[in-house]
Amino acid sequence: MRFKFISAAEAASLIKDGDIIGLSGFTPAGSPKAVTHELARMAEEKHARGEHFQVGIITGASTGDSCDGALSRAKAIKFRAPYTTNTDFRKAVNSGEINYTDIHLSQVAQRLRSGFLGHVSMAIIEACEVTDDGRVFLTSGVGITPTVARLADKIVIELNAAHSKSIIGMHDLYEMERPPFRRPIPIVKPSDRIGQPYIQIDPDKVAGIVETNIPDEARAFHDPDPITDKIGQNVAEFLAADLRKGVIPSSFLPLQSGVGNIANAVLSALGKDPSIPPFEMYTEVIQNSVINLIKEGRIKFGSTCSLSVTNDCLQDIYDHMDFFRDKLVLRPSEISNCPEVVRRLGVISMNTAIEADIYGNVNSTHICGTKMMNGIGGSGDFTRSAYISIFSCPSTAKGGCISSIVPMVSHQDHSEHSVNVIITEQGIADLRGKSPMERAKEVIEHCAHPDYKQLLWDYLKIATKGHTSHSLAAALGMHQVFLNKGDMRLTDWGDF
Ligand code: 0RQ
Repeated sequence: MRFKFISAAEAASLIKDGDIIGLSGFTPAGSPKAVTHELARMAEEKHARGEHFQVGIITGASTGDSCDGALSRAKAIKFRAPYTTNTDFRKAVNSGEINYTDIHLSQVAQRLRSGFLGHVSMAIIEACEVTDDGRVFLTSGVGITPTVARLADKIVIELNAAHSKSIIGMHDLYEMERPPFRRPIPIVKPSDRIGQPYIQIDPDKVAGIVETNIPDEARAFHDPDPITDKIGQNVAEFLAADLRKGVIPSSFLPLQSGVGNIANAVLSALGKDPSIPPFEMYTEVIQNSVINLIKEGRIKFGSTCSLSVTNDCLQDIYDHMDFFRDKLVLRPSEISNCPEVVRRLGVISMNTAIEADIYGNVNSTHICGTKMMNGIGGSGDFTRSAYISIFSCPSTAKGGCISSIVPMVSHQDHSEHSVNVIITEQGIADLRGKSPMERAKEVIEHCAHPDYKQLLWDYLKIATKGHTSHSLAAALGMHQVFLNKGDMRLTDWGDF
């Protein structure tokens, strides 16, 4: 082979203080794991010697603990974009240690190409195969890999034997041109292929190949519980009703589904509902429930940016590639999440909210308006352009002390103009075509937990009347009471 093999420590030593690093993968799937771990160790040694050492990290989405966790604990991250789910990273962001830029995932590659995010010094790319002429075959997640590989000064490849080469051929890799040379993205159905199964890199930029054998740092899911089961059933019931009315065509429309426990449970419930015909997915993450439904014939095809599944599930895919090969495609995030394609295909988006307000605005990212949870991820890419946009969440959090339905969201990621439907285990609020006051009645009546219904009705009584009635003094009162007394149920509107 023309490239030299180097250790992860040697690769890390090529990274200098202040460098910006671009990583392959999307969620822990397909993210490099060895070099970032060594980078964290190197940073700790430098810090112990009193040297300054911090880098910028740009990825497709979240990563695993060997990146966001290890580098946060080592205090080695100066700047990070666009999404993470790591607990130690979250603590460092919320204490002001890390500058975090939370970006719509479809826009990261474009912002990199346009220079908005600085210059990428090194791309670290996980691959299952690389050829002397610079063809790189990726693994379980794509993200921004084609773009960072092209823009970076140097490339390090983590050749990871934990991934089967049987995945070769599943990727469809395509990079958009910069305006004004951009052309329509020629995808008219989820299974359309428009690119190549590998990325072509400049072989002269390869600083070395690091051989690894490390599985994806996949997260396990909570088992569905009565609340998530009921949310899933309500989503299925809503879609089945729209199908009966002809609002959704009988052939159905492609679905997008977010990450996390709720999304996993919603898809399981949809798969079990016999009134929903077999469907396709145009989405950014495929979790375990989708793979099970493909095996059962309930999902016909999945277009995604990553296989964010548990390791046993990924091995199952690798072991049965003859079955899965024509049922899955892995795309870069600017294509998997492309609003142009989402609008054309009529994708039905299903994402999870932290909280929603009575008028249909949604907070996906901030706890009590200040503390970052994960980030907006791809939820905005899909919601704004969806044929029908759905947000679901349990009606309460933290043992009932927090209502997920509030008078005004404490941070807004998705506005009333984009959000069509809110679903909790209590029921379904269909907001389409309704005025703000009609929406408020729908949300309180159908989505709020019984412990909070009267409190929300009473809020409307104290609100100053208008197109969208509010009491500016009390709109965030339930949040303030939670912060002061630990339970939103103790809210007394007379105090505001
Ligand atoms: O806390 O972890 O301490 O138990 O938030 O909530 O109910 O387990 O739900 O795992 O589905 O995550 C919105 C965070 C939901 C996720 C969010 C607390 C709750 C729990 C997790 P614990 P659940 P999920 C495509 C789409 C934004 C990005 C996105 C997310 C924890 O779905 O990050 O949509 N979405 N991407 O107790 C205080 C509230 C709360 C609350 C929940 N109102 N107040 N805490 N919690 N509601 C994928 C990608 O982009 C890659």
